[in-house]
Parts: sequence; C-alpha cells; structure tokens
Amino acid sequence: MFGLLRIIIIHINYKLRIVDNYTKMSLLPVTSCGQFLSGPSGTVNSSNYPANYENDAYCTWQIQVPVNKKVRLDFTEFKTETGKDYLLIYDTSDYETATIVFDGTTYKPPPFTSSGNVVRVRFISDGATTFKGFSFNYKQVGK
Ligand SMILES: [Ca+2]
Repeated sequence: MFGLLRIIIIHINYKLRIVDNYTKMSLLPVTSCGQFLSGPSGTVNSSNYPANYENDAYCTWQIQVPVNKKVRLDFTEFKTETGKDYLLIYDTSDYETATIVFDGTTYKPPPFTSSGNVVRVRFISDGATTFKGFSFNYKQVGK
C-alpha cells in the first residue's frame, strides 16, 4: 500500500516538474513507456502507432551506440497536437536542456545527429486530444 502511494506521489512530482518546465530534464529514469535501445539501427514509434498515441503520455527512449560512434535520427512521420504534445531530444552532452523541442502537424523534425554516443528522446502529451504521433529511424554513424 505504501509502495503504491509512493509511486503515485512520485508520479505527481514528475507531472509538476513537467508543468514547471517541460524542457528541463531532472534525474528521471525511463518511465511509463519508452525503452533503452542500442545500435546499430532500429525504429522508434510513438505508442499505438500508426493509431493515435495516448493522453498523458510520458515516454523516454534512450539510444546508445559504442563510445566512438554517434546516433543519427531520421524522422519519417510527425503529427502531434500543436502547443500541447511535445517531442524533446536531449543530446549526449546535456540532459538538462532539450536540444530540440518539437510539436505540430505541419513539419517533421530535421535529421538529428548526437554529439556523443547517447541520445534521449522524450514524448509528453497532455490530457486531451491525440494525433498519430511519430516514427523515426536511428542508426549509429561516424568515425
Ligand atoms: Ca494532447
């Protein structure tokens, strides 16, 4: 019982932090959805893709490749609720501030290459209105 209560409190803390500043990454683990992934390549989709993602999503993917390599992301689709549901990309060198924050239905994020061997991608949706979401391919590149 206390365990469950603690989880709920932690969850509320997460939500408050998101509301405070969605671009700030505190020392959070991968949460309700998302995955740890390693190279050399693969595909990441939002929940339920190609059907709509969920409300109140908070998903973190961490993609890691060998130390002397980099991670390249190529988006093939991107549709989220403008101003409400965000994709954030955190580069290796800075897990505090998102390098890219993206939302909307008109454009796809440009290709992204990490500065080091790890990249984190986070998706956060609010409590109403969902879209198809996103799909991107990742691969290890460089050196
Ligand atoms: Ca939404």
